[in-house]
Amino acid sequence: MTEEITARKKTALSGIQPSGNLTIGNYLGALSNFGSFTEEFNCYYCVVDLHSITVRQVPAELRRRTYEVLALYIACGLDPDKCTLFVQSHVHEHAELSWMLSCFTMFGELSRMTQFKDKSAKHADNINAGLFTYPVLMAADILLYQADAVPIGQDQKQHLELARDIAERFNGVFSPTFTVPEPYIPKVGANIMSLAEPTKKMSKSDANENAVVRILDTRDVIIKKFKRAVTDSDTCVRRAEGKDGINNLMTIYSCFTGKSFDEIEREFDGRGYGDFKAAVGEVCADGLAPVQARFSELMADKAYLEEVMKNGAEKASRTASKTVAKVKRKLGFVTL
Ligand code: ATP
Ligand code: LTN
Repeated sequence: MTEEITARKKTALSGIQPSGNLTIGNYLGALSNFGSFTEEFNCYYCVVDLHSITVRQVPAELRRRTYEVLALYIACGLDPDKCTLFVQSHVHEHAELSWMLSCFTMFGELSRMTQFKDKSAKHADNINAGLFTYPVLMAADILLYQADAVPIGQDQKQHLELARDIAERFNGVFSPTFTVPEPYIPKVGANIMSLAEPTKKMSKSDANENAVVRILDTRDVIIKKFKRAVTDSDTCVRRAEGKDGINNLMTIYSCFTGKSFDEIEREFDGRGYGDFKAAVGEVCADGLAPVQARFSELMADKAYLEEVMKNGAEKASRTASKTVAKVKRKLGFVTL
């Protein structure tokens, strides 16, 4: 009976790269929403280490961050007994399906990806083939598990659309093989901007530490970073076109308090930016404190994290291997 119910549940999947210390952009745009899927969906959340090597990583740091991202998943409320938490490189089918799907992805499609254009500009000395084919690996992550829903931030919408196109193309050439996934992008918080350049997305690999607030920053650092946030020469706290800095701070405040923009405008009516920035820092630090406390406990128990990784990889492999077998059969590969 329970198995029957599980079998009929829809599937959600998402991933985060261990390419830097996670920011409140990752938290508000993605991570903090993952938990809302666990009751209704069969959830798979992976640490996408294969994706992160498209940019040079220091091996020891990559290893440490892989544990950290997994610990953050759990610290944000994801229960390893209720969802599958795993590391992408532990399930070899991701790389395998990625190759097969790359033969159903057009050069022109990949050339249009804005993340590829941005990252090639940023890493002009290392425009490797992996950076170019990155969205195919992401499509493989999603299609391997027949995911129905993919919780992501706004910046990943284009990649998700490509994953849908690849799935539809494959299904059209052969017969229905893959579930065509739907993006889940939060209404507020899907596009948290840099505190230093509020027209640019906040990114965990930003070289300017003042541009990003990290989930694991201390209370003092969080408050200091918000105090330094770039705003405009106006003084009144209200949302308006061109007030990118204030719009961004209001979004962050809204995410942590649940208050609407109108409520925030009323709350800060007649008060200046200084007061508002201090308040944003406080609610952000308060919101992150429980996550930070749980994270420290988890990081002290590597053996537990490894057990979660191992169980997760086993569970994920069971589903992934079925999809790969199906794809190979459809393609005409000899199976023994
Ligand atoms: P990198 O700087 O290494 O490219 P990143 O900070 O963009 O990393 P990812 O690991 O690529 O982070 O993204 C993980 C998830 O966080 C994705 O769903 C992505 O859409 C979301 N995300 C990343 N940055 C933001 C942001 N500034 N606002 C909202 N969501 C974000
Ligand atoms: N490409 C994403 C990370 C990512 C992902 C995924 C997200 C890799 N595989 C599968 C959702 C589903 C990024 O750069 N943020």
